[in-house]
Amino acid sequence: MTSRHLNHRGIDRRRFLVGAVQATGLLLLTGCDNLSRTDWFQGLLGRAEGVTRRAQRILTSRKAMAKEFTEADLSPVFPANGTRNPDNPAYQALARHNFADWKLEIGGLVQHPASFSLAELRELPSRTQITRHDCVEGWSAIGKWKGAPLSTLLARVQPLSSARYVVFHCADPDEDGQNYYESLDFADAFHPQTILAYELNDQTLPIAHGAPIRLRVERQLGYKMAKYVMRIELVESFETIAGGRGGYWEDQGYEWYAGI
Ligand SMILES: Nc1nc2c(c(=O)[nH]1)N[C@H]1C(S)=C(S)[C@@H](COP(=O)(O)O)O[C@H]1N2
Ligand SMILES: [Mo]
Repeated sequence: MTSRHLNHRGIDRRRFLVGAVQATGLLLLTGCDNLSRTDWFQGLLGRAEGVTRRAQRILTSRKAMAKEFTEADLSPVFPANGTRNPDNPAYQALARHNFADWKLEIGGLVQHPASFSLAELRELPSRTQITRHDCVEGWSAIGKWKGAPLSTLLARVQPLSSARYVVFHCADPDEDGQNYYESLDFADAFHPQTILAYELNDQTLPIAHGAPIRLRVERQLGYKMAKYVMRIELVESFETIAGGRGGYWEDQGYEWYAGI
């Protein structure tokens, strides 16, 4: 059994929500669901203006920035959680050469499929951010992340108009052979604080934290922050991928939208 299972085993939905609220001090918002229900209800009442204002507010809130901290706020230790070293021979071979042979593939519903080496990612304009990571297990840590904005890469590959989600395929399988994966909609994918991080606290990203790159999507909970990202796929729907719910933990009942 992997540590992934040991860590999250036994957390039922209610405890998960309580944990999330404790961890963040904020209520979870289920954005899309709220919007469609509000739309429907307001439409019924015939108050179209109210709908527009509410929709606007939700969309505006999706653009808000996560709080950023200072060096003085950095946690003395940033815990590693879930997989700490992928049980995958191909990954281990890449790690032995410091990921010099690793390439990030970006494909699916894009005009120009492309792949990027670690050196190429490091040459792109970078963003550095000091943010708080909130895990549903009830711990938080503040770390400094440096990486390439995902928006830069998406602009390179040119998503087709049918693309709606960005899926992150990871290197670590569980004991059933199911690899970790995650997905974002475009609001989060193009958010300025969404980066593919290759440094933590001014050091090369350690394997325990997702080397060579891990996703940071700062207004979401920890389980959205895919480590060991190998391939990015743009899709219209994630229903045909793995359990069909858009992520490894989502397939086991967690909320797909873990935004705060
Ligand atoms: N590939 C992969 N990504 C993952 C996980 C994992 O097990 N595998 N665990 C998730 C969870 S639950 C959390 S809290 C964070 C932990 O990141 P850290 O190890 O850098 O603290 O990674 C997330 N991304
Ligand atoms: Mo987590």
